Amino acid sequence: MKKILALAALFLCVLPLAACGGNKETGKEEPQQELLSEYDFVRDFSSMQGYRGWNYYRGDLDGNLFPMTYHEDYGMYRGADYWMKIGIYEVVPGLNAESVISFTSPADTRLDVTATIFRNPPDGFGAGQDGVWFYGVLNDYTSEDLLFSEIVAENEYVLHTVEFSQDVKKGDVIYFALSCNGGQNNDNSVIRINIKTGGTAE
Ligand SMILES: [Ca+2]
Repeated sequence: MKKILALAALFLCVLPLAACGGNKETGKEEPQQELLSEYDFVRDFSSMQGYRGWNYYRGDLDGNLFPMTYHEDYGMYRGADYWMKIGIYEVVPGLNAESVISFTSPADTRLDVTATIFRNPPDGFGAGQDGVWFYGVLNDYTSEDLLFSEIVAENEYVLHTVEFSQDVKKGDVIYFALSCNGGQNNDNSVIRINIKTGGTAE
């Protein structure tokens, strides 16, 4: 009897393990995100949403996120209007819409995040305007519990650097949002995000 119970227990243990490697609907293997020692917005930038945990969204005033579309001609993601975009050379928010870069953790780990932003251009056409607001949240895009918050003024030619560490579970998402901070004119910004983990080197 004990032997039967032991076999049943073994079967129950093995069953979930066998099921977790594939998708029941398609029968295909699910891609598993390898835990690397470092993730970098520029190095990892891809036309494929989700590559190395990075996604590119448009966020609306109601807190909804919509995946942006990658445009081969421009080499960047485009948003709700002509100006709105996410690229490695430029990130521009929309009017009443935020450009949002997200990173999904591939494992339970600690993320050491360094994010920088500067205005491009810092002055000229945008003189006297309201600049941009760059901020971060964990998991809930609508959360008011901010990981960081930086206002970069229109004429400010200063590199803003944000550093923080965050313990995360696999699947936790950090959203890096760029808001027009009111007015949309001349909000072109350059953003860099680097995330170090306890993972293995590439
Ligand atoms: Ca603005």
